[in-house]
Amino acid sequence: MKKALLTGCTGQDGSYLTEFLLAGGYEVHGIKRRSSSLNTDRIDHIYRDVHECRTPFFLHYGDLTDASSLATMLHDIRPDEVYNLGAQSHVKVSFDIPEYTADVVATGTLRLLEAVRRTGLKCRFYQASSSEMFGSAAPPQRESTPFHPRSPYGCAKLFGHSITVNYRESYGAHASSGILFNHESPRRGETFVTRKITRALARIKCGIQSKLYLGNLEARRDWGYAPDYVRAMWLMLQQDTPDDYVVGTGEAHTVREFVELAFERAGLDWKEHVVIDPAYFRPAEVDFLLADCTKARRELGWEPTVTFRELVRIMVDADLDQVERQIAGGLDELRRAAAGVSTRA
Ligand code: NAP
Ligand code: G4F
Repeated sequence: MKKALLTGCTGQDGSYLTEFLLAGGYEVHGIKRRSSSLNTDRIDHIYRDVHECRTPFFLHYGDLTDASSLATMLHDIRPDEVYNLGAQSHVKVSFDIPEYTADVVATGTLRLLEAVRRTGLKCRFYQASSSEMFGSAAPPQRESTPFHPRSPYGCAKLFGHSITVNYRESYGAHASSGILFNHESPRRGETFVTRKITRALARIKCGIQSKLYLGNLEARRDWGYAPDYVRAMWLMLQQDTPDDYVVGTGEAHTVREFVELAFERAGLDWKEHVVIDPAYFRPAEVDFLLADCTKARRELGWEPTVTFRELVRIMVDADLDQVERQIAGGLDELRRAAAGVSTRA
């Protein structure tokens, strides 16, 4: 049985990749950060199976800022494949905490690569690079497009990408870098624009919120569906030769278009609810990201399966469903409390 080690397993991509690898017969080891509150919502359903179905999934405390924890895990687990998905992944936040972002995203990648090298493992390595590295480069962006990052996050990702290439060239590491364009899902973090929109409109529809505060509606992104993208990560590590690949849909839309489609799906008029708030504008914006993923299609046989319109529908429906269930759960709780029965300890 192959073993995989993931950083960022509690995140959006980490949760889908864990499911994908387990379904493919892997033993999966995930690194999670110590947190004062629970941070395993996205993988709790998998963890429940560990006891009931003996699913080979193991969680370990660790951190990309802590080299010794990374070295210990690599030494003890001896994985066949390492996926480095851990990151302070929010672009706007990276302007507020640039040093921490660089520590986790840039130096963290170096720590992990160096731990692999020093352990002498012959494992394959995946680096979660980002289209943010292209920044202001003219679209469409492909592997040969010169990088011009526009945020501390983009700069840190560019270091992580470059050092991955460097370890491949210097030490012969089987290290590949996926330059992934934006990908979303119902598990997307609540402060990224797509999820912020779908979560807010579900709350608006159910009458528990009235306004949605947004920044730049004119930015264009190439948005795909996250489960498709974790398949691309795995495909990269199955190639004989490590390489870099751009992964995206080849179609770009503005934030405004996402808002319009999402509100239309929920049967609401977005103009009655959306308010532009300068607080959400960035010191430097990335205006237009559009992937040319010819190489990934040709060499990996990778194709996206979900269109932009379908993605919006999936996310809107999931958030509407979640808010409705929360409200129903709250009403049940109220009814039980009124009857003198409480589910809370
Ligand atoms: P995400 O949902 O924000 O997940 C990030 C993960 O990194 C979480 O598990 C988080 O843990 C973990 N993490 C944060 N700081 C860490 C640290 N110091 N040490 C170890 N782990 C840490 O991000 P995502 O959307 O799944 O993206 C996965 C990766 O792909 C990231 O590297 C991101 O930068 C990159 N990427 C994403 C996209 C996209 O559109 N989604 C596109 C290109 C590249 P907690 O759960 O405890 O916070
Ligand atoms: O959803 P976003 O925050 O994603 P962004 O900045 O494109 O970064 C995401 O994709 C990258 C790949 O290209 C990843 F590497 C990165 O980790 C992350 O997953 O913002 C998208 C666009 C931006 O132009 C932003 O200015 O939406 C615009 N926007 C407008 N109003 C907003 C808002 N973004 C956020 N987060 N919140 C707003 O209120």
